[in-house]
Amino acid sequence: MSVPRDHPRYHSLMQREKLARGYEQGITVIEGLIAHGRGEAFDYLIGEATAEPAKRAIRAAAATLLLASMPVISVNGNTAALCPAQLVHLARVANAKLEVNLFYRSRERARRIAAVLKQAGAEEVLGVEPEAEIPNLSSERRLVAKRGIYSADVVLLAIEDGDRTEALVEMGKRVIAIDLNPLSRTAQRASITIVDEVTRALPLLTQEVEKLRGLSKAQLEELASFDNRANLKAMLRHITQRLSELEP
Ligand code: PTJ
Repeated sequence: MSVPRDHPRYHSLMQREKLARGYEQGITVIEGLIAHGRGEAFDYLIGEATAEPAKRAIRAAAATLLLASMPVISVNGNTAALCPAQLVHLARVANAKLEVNLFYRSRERARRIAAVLKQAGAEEVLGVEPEAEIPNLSSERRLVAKRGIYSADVVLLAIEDGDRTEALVEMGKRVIAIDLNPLSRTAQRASITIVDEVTRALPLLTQEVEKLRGLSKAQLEELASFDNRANLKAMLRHITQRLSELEP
C-alpha cells in the first residue's frame, strides 16, 4: 500500500484504496467509485464523525433488528470492498442473513462478493442465484432470494439508489438505510436512516444490538418507534450549524 500511516487523511485514503482494489478485483463497479466520492463530500459536511441524530437512528435500528423475525443485510459492491468483516459480524450478532444484491448485476460479480463475505467468516450468503423478484422494480436489484430479502421483515442496506428502497417499503418491509446523503431518495424513503459513513456506523450498530439484547419486547418497541423525517431534519440542522460555525 502506498498510503503512509502518518498521513493526516490516512483513513480516507485507505477507504479509496480498498475501493480501487475492489474495482481491480471485479467486486466494485466503477460507478461505485463515483458514489463514494459523493459520500465523501457529505462526510465533510457532517464532520467525519457520527452525529447525534445518527446515534439515535442507530439505537432505533438496533431495536428494530432485535425485534425482527427475519432480518437480512443487503450487500453491494461498495460495502463488500469496504467492510466485509463488519457486515459478517453484524449478521452474526443480529442473527441476520447476508444477501448479495447488485444494481450492476452479473453472476460472476455476485459470486465474487459472496466469496469475499465467506472469506470474512460468513457461513451462508444468499443472492448469487436469485429465484424471486421485487414487484414494481425494473432494475437488476429486483432479483432477490426467496428465503432472503423477498421474505424478510427488516432489510438493512447501505450506499444504495432510491428505487429499491421505495419498492421494499411498498412490500411492507422495514428498511434501515446507511447513507451519508440525508437528501437522497433512499434516506427519505427508508424507515430508519442512519446518516453516517458505513464503516463508522456498522460497528456502532453491532455494539448497540449487543447492548440492547436484554431488553423486553415492550422496551425494544419503544426504542424502535422512530420519526425518520424529524431525524433527517435534525441531521440537516447539524450540517447547517457546522457550516455556519465554519464560515470565515
Ligand atoms: O455494487 P452495485 O452494482 O450494486 O452498485 C452500487 C452503486 C454504489 C454504484 C449504486 O448503489 C449507486 O449508484 O448508488 P448511488 O445512487 O450513487 O447512491 C449512493 C449513496 O450512498 C449516496 O447518497 C452517497 O452519498 C452514499 N454513500 C457513498 N459512500 C458512502 C455512502 N454512505 C455511507 N457510507 C459511505 N462510505
